[in-house]
Amino acid sequence: MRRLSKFLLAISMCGSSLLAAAQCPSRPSSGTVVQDALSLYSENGTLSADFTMGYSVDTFGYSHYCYKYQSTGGIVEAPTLRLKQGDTLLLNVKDDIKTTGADSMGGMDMSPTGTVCGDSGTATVQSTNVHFHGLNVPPICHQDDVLTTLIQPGSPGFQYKMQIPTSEPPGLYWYHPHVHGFTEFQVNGGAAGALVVEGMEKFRPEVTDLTERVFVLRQQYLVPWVPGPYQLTLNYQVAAAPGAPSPIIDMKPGEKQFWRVANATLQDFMPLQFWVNGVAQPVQLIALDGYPLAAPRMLNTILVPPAGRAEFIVQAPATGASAQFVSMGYSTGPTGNPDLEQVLANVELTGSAAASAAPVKPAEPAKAISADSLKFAGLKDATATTTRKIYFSEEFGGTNGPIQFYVTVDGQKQKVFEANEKPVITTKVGAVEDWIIENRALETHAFHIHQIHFLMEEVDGKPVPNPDLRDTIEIPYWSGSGPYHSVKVRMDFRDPTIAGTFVFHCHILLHEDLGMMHKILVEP
Ligand SMILES: [Cu+2]
Repeated sequence: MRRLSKFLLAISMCGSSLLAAAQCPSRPSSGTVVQDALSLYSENGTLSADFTMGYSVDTFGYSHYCYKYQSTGGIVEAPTLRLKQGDTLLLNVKDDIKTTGADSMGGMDMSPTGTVCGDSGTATVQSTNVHFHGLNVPPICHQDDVLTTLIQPGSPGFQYKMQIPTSEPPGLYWYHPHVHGFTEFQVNGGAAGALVVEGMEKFRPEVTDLTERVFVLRQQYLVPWVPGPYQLTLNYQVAAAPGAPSPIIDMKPGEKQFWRVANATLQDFMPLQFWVNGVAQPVQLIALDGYPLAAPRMLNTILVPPAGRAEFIVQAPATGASAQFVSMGYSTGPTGNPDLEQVLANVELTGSAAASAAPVKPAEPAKAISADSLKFAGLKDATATTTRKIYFSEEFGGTNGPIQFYVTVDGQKQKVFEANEKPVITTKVGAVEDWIIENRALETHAFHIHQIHFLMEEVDGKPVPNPDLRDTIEIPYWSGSGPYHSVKVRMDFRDPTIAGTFVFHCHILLHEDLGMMHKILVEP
């Protein structure tokens, strides 16, 4: 549910003055051929890039936040970062968010005291930082720390420097801002991009030589803090059929393509389908959340929660047929928002391949490398050292706004996240834990934990047929009677490089911003 909190109300009162110079690049028109973002590749083991976070309001009134990159062809938005296992990412981020009136609404007391990483000061709607969603890297300053890292406008900038682990699963990850209280605004405005750890073809040779596409699905509200209609976008092109022409994906008749799709929406649970003549076709699922599947899987529908990723092979029909990429409707429960069916793109059958599509490089060996060399291998057979229960809940009519969103360790008091809170869970490097995550709210939530993937074990107490490794998973709503829905997952804290304090939260970004998040400490 989207409801105004005191904080959001404060911002909405000065929302009309949130105007700025046109700082973000213009986005593609409706009904045009979808282009992939510019890809930046590592060279000699390093990918170095400079991003500037900008802000502007488009001619339709939508707020845009943007990761700007100066390419040889001009300024582009949110390039795809492509690295190999073991490569170093050097990302310099400068904050150039200029909003008139944002200062007058005041900063929010959400920034932690004590350790400061980057710039000091109070977190405001103009502050930013970067989270590397899914990467199994350290939660420390200059790497994937979101708790103490602030980049403030006008400062010289901040450098992220991290090594992609040599055992990092190859696949699709993504980056986005994660300043507590302001994540929704910036991601809503489009500040999100793809990150690919190369090498999928070594683990899933099915994708070898296929044309590869990277599709980032985003969502935008006209005014992000006011409930109302929203638009989905596909690589920044609005998908609002029948109100506007659909984006166009070019394929050759009969061509197989490898689609890597990130759900970078604020809140949309997306049951993705590929239709031919209006009928959902089986697609070959290759990877979820950046982790290659143990075996490919044929599916008519792939449910991708907000922040999840799905990588799959689709086949275009023969000449004369029509094909569409569709997100089906999804019920998020009595207090949730309906996620509506939406055509994301029409497939245009054309003799020439899409110019922007980069070919997947051929695999060196013809057969798949065993996933035993990847992080979290063998987790299924490990012995759990602890079992915990965590639950999502909502409370109406509280003191901090009309609705409160909680994620709680069973047995502890329900409370919203505070920047200076103590971790609600403390564990140690080496621990393997089973977590039962339950939803006691009348609304579906999306569980995400930073720094690690987790192994799916059970849904509603029954073993899952496919124990996939995930970093984000939907927990369906409670209907109001009967048992709560739950998932049981296995958390792997064996890797000493992820020691430190990080967070788990709901990835419906408004819920996260309103405190449906807590800290976990993994002691070295
Ligand atoms: Cu939620």
